[in-house]
Parts: sequence; C-alpha cells; structure tokens
Amino acid sequence: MLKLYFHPSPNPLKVALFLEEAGLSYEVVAIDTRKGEQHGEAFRAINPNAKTPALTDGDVKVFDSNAILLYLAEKTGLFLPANAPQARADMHSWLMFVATGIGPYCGQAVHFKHFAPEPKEYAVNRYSFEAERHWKLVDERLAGREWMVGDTYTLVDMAVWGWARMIPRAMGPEAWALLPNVKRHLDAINARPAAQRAEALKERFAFKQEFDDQARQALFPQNARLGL
Ligand SMILES: N[C@@H](CCC(=O)N[C@@H](CS)C(=O)NCC(=O)O)C(=O)O
Repeated sequence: MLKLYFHPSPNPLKVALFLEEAGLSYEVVAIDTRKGEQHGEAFRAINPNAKTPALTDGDVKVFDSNAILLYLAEKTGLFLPANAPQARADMHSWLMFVATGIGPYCGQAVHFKHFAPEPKEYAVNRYSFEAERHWKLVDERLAGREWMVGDTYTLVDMAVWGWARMIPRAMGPEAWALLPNVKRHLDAINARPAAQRAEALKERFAFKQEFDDQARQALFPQNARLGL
C-alpha cells in the first residue's frame, strides 16, 4: 500500500496529482505542519528533512516531491515523456529547474512577502525578482507548446502545477499578465478531475488554519535564534 504523507501545500499536491492521475490506490497520512507534526521522530524516519511530502511504498521510503514524482513514474511507467535522449534530458532539466529554482524562489518570495518582519524590502525584491525570472522561463517554454516536455502531459507538468497555483500569492495577482502561457497551462490542469480530487484532499482533514505562535515555531524554528 502506498502512503502519502500530506499537507495541502504546493509540494505535496504535485504528488497527490500524480497519484490521482494514475488511479493508484493510496492512503493519505495528514502531517499538520502548523502543529509541528513534521518534526516528530516517526515522520523524520521517513523524511529526515522534516518536510512534506514523503511517500512509503511497502518498505520503500522516498522524500522530496520531484524525487517522488520520478519514483512513481518509473514504478508505473506512466506520465514519462518518450524514451528518447532529448525528451529524457528535457524531463530531467525541467524537473530539476522546478526543484531548485521555481520551488525555492517562490517559497522564499511567499515567506518574505507575507511572513518576514520588517525591514524586508531587500529580501522581497530579491525573491520576487527571481520568482518572476524563473516563471518567465517557464512561460517562454510553454509558448507555442501545450506541455512542458514533448507533446504529452507528463510528471513535469505536474511539478509545475504545484507551484503555478501559488503565483498570485508569491508575486501578486498582476503576475498573470506577464505569464499568459503559464496561466493557460495551469487552467488546463485545474480543469482535470484528478487535479480537483487532489485539491479536495484537504477537506478530509482538519488542518490547522491559525497562523499563531505554535505555527510560527513549527515553520520558522530559526526565529528562536533571534528571540522572535
Ligand atoms: N524540496 C522539498 C521541499 C518540501 C517543502 O518545503 N514542503 C513544505 C510544504 S510545500 C513543508 O512541508 N513545510 C513545512 C516546514 O517547512 O516545516 C520538496 O520538494 O518536497
């Protein structure tokens, strides 16, 4: 049995989308990161990085969303691009680009825009600039093509979807004017029943909504060093 360790956030949602698209049977284990459940010993035995998502497949453990997408695609043979050198190279390049560029820069853009204490202008400018620069590259990639790699829907599109949903929060609602191809790609995936099922997973659990001291300590443990 597959078990998805889940919080309704961009990285876990990519994996939920794959599982739903593939029609795989899986159990969802809620990890309420605002309550600090990611730091528990049992979860860290699965993901030493103490972040969601993680997946277990029997005795196999896999963490980091893009690694999980690759694991599931290799396991099932689904949502991979053609088995040709350029298509596989494109898959790896864009997947790593999402993992090392889109995810971290959007995550930090959200953090500094919405959560960091003042003064923060320098950090907001750096991360929103880099988030925009990365998304413009995805937008150029999607100009004149339906999907990120080859001419079919693959795991790379799912990786992009997880964070594209967050663009207004990371960059402001006006960002869509700069990214028409990303918006078209997002709308196409949002219209898929699997995406709607992935988004609906959060309704099954009472995830903590309040952003209080408990949530701040769980998500921003570094603040303790500054006495915040
Ligand atoms: N590189 C990791 C990043 C995972 C990550 O940052 N997950 C967030 C949700 S999107 C999380 O669990 N945050 C809780 C925390 O930082 O304590 C991946 O792609 O899975």
